[in-house]
Amino acid sequence: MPVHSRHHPRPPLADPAMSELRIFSYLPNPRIWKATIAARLCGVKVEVRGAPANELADWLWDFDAHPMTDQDKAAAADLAHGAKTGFTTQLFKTEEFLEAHPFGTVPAAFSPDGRVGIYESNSIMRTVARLGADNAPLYGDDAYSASRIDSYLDASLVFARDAQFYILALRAGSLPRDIYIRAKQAFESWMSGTERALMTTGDYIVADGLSLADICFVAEFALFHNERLHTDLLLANEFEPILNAAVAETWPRALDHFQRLCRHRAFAPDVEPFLKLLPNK
Ligand SMILES: N[C@@H](CCC(=O)N[C@@H](CS)C(=O)NCC(=O)O)C(=O)O
Repeated sequence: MPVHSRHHPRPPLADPAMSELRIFSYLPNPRIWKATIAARLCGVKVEVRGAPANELADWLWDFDAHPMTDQDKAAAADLAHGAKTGFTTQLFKTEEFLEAHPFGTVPAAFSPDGRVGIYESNSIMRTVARLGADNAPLYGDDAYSASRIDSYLDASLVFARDAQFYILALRAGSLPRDIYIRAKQAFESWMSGTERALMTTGDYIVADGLSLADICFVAEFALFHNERLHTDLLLANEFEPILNAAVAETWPRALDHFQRLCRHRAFAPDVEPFLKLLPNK
């Protein structure tokens, strides 16, 4: 399998009509559900490529992402980069990948010809909503409502960043106190804002219809359930799990919203199998 570089231009898509957006990621990744849930709601074709996180060190990170043999890896030694967030081994990223994705992260989305890279899962989801805008108004219907949705997505990214450090620390088996405290504060602030928004608007986070804000909320809240894989570590270090019984009492509307949307036909195919694999508490 050739490694694409400046000297080996990437081949055109075999069938450009196949998908309107390609996403490369470790799997499962609740952050890519933002795009796949939006795609179900507004009829956009999305292609997802990837593998479990521990296998992505053996993949070529490229528009044409694919698993590499040891021989491919030896030939691609010049593409090896030290990982920054969430990976511990070196990763093989092509020049084109880094041109399209200057922060070098996954999920990494591409336009069908591979020329436009879209990064940050909220923005990947926005792409889907824009592509399918005629089928479902997931991204507001004027400058004000779209920007109101952006407000929630930005606030969610602030939470998601602290949540990411927390889950990665738990996965690494060592949780510094400051990371726990930051994640707890970020969670409480994000849940309080979500609760307050639902109190004001009724059934959905923004105005009166299902929007990207609700999709983002479900994906980030579900991802935070990864905490449940590490309850023993938390308790051994005298940290109370952040997702505890008090969540339903403190933010009842937010929790109810999450549970209701988990059963929604566009959400269930992603969310239900993921939650089923996690311990209940
Ligand atoms: N906020 C970003 C998170 C992206 C991110 O940080 N991805 C990490 C994995 S969790 C990554 O790709 N790291 C690659 C590296 O460290 O080289 C999103 O929602 O898409």
